[in-house]
Amino acid sequence: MSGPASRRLQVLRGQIAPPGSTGNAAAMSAEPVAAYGRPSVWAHIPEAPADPILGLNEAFKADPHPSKLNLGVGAYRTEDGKPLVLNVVRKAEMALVTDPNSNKEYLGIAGNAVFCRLSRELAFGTSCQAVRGNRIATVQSLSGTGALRVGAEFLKEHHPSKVIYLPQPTWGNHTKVFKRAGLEVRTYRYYDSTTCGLNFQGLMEDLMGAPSDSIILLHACAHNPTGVDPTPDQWKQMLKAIAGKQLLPFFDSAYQGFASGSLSADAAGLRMFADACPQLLLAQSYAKNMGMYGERAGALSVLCSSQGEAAVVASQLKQVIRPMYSNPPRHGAGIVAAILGSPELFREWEVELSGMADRIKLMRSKLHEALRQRGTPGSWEHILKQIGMFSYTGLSKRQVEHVTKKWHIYMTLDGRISMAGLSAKTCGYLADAMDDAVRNVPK
Ligand code: PLA
Repeated sequence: MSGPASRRLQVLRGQIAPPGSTGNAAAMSAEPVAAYGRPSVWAHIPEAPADPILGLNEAFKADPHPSKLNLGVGAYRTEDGKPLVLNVVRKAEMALVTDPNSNKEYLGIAGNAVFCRLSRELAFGTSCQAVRGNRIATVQSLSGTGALRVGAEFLKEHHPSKVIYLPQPTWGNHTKVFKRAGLEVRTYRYYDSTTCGLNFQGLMEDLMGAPSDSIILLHACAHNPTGVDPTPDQWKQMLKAIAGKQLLPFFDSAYQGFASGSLSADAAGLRMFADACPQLLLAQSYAKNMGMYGERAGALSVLCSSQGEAAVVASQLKQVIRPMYSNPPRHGAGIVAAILGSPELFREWEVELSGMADRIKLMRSKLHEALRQRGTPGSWEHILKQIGMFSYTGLSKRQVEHVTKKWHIYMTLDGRISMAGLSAKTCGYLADAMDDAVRNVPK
């Protein structure tokens, strides 16, 4: 190729500057923007508020105070306050990057098939009838959030009801994910602030009152933000109500292994439903239980009535994914598949996972003890009883604002703290701040 065509290609590839430009960035941006003779088309756009959870990271980073503490986002930290990469993840990653047969080709639209199968088995268990009967369609997703969004888009298009019920309260992003996908969001009662426990009666009444076919979002374990989960008996009654009214359960499993330290115990509610419901959805995330936050490794599973139906559903999930992001990233899923697929690495993971869960439990007793020592007014038993990554302290918005302003401790305005962000050293500091807020700032 020569002449104008070759020049055009070179321009496209950035090898030479386009005609009329001098080839340097300053000269290219020198033309004034007012060329259209009217204000920018973006001029009317209002600035959006910072994200109530992830926005805290920015505020924390900008704070120069030496004792500052970030208990906002649910990200595990070591006793030294450092992010943790699990040994088993490092090991699997090293093997992956040094494997001469590995490549950087596109994955299929549904992602890494081995990863999908192992994820399904991890959540539902290998003895699950739907797993054995190949009745579950699974696609790799951009972590838990991506799974929720792809599931929501699928439901919007193919489910008879566009109404989804979320627990009140729930992870703030749930509402946004489902609304953006075009579903109608309603809530069911979940938390009772007087007992700091489950409002089981309210929950059951709301489930029974939901129109049949409605979608019901359930946190598989370690409910975020409350740390309050149903008991096995309550799960059973919820299943009865949900199946009786022909509602569609959509499980969000972002913390398998983090609540109790046991992968199977934390999946018990989901597995009970999978044995009894003809259809359900599951969003899975490896952000927390493998500490792979930024790798965006997750999966969406849709449980179907037959193997044929699962194949059809899988084909439609691909229709959702292809125009959204085409296909998912290889790296994180490759690491997860290596760990789940090797009995030896799997055992190592279980040990490291229960180590993280144990440290969180220890922080609960340390914080509780520190508040008790200070005689902080109120009962703090709920800090011990709640499970998972968070504690829902009961601090009001005003008290949280005080704690952040005076003590430089960052937490969400609903009073949620990430227990995983605490250490033996910082429990006392947090207890001082909470004590001060409870005594001096009216709710
Ligand atoms: N579902 C629930 C219940 C969650 O708490 C989170 C993360 C997700 C899904 C999504 O996780 P993923 O997309 O990273 O897999 N919640 C965090 C982080 C830990 C966040 O808000 O994004 C939180 O601090 O609540």
